[in-house]
Amino acid sequence: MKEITITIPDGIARRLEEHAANHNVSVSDAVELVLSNTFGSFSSRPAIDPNRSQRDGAQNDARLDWWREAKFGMFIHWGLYSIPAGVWDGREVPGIGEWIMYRAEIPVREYEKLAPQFNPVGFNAAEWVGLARRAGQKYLVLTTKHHDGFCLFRSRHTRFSIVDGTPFKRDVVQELAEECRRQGIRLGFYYSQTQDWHHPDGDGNYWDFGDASQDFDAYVHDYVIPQLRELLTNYGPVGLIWFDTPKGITPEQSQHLLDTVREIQPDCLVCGRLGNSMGDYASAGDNTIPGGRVNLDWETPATINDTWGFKTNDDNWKSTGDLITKLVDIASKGGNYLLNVGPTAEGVIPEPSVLRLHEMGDWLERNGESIYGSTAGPLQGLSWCRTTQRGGTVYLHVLDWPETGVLELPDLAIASARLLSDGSDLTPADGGNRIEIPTVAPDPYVTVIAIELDAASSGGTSD
Ligand code: FHN
Repeated sequence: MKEITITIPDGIARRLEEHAANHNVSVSDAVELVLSNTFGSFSSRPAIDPNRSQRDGAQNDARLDWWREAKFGMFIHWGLYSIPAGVWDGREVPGIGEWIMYRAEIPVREYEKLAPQFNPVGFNAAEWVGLARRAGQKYLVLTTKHHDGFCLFRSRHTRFSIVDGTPFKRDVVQELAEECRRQGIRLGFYYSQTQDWHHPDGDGNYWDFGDASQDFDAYVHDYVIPQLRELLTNYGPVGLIWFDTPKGITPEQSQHLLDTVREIQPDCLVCGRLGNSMGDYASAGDNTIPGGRVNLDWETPATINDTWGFKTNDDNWKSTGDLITKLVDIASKGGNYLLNVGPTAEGVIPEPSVLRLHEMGDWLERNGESIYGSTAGPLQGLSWCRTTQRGGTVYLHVLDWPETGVLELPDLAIASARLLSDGSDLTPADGGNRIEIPTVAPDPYVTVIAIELDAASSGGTSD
């Protein structure tokens, strides 16, 4: 690592600090992230923390097949934090919205007062699941319990839940589970197994509980495991459990969680953030896309703006083009994209998210065969395109469309080519090393060309 000192305008420094707080990273990590997005990833840290990686043998596990086919899912961060929405005591609290309790060091007794105010009358399970469907997302992961400890399901082990603690009283997990079954979307449960700022023995709340009285093992055995049993018993088939921030969880504790899942629902997948490299699939860092192909089953969780939980003042929405490019980039490296929405305290998914998800759905309507069920493509490391593959078909996603009317592909021997946007055939030339293309990109976002390779003379690849 080389240390360099540069002078930057105050405004940019402020943006970097905000970005760091929003992503829960140091300012130097934020700078690295921004530079990586410009010049390609060069981070010294692996995009996938080994602790959050895939367990040995899982790559051959057929239980993951539906997830491998799915490629694109909806993450939902929703809870009491959507009421303050980033503002506490009239002060804007920097960072991601769902961390407001921690960042403002809000005492449990104060934070609990949000529950009687939580009455999300705009919540409509059919609309949320319908939006995921419309976006082309095949699974949905809901925060059943985030770090603040508030539960979106009925639990015999706490009254700090939407059912027992709020005027709304409805079990939204139940409603979403029924709706997912009806609309053919797999349902996954996010569950914060280590951090729980509401539980005296959970991890993280130093301002109320200090460290002295912590009995983390008792919290796992007497609270987390019984709640996990409820989630796996009361809502029908569960696609996956999305544990998060494993921190210091021991291998024995991770194993206990895993055994519980396997015992009750053997087909339910477990994400890599279970910790101790025991997950069924690997979890990349938040908003982190590896620099190249990763030979694991893996997923990037990501935000549409900067926050996960709703914040009134976060208008830093990524463009639809950017989101589609990220979907393509991730698929080209063999990963899944779990894209977040943060509904308001009324239970409404913000309009800018809805708009972008509709546009992504429209793009997938035209180009979905290049994403669903695909694996990493043969051409890697090129700035102007990404590739995916399905069977014998290579999908070329052109990020930077040339105006010359021709695409040079010396590493492929092309037998035939077709535009996914309208199904029209393109003409290969020069023994299959180039294709004639329109001078204007046919798709307003990423244009995809499906290529059948010449089996006899199929050339090498630039992997
Ligand atoms: O601390 C959480 C954060 O609030 C959010 O839930 C993300 C989603 O991946 N996970 C943790 C940070 O990595």
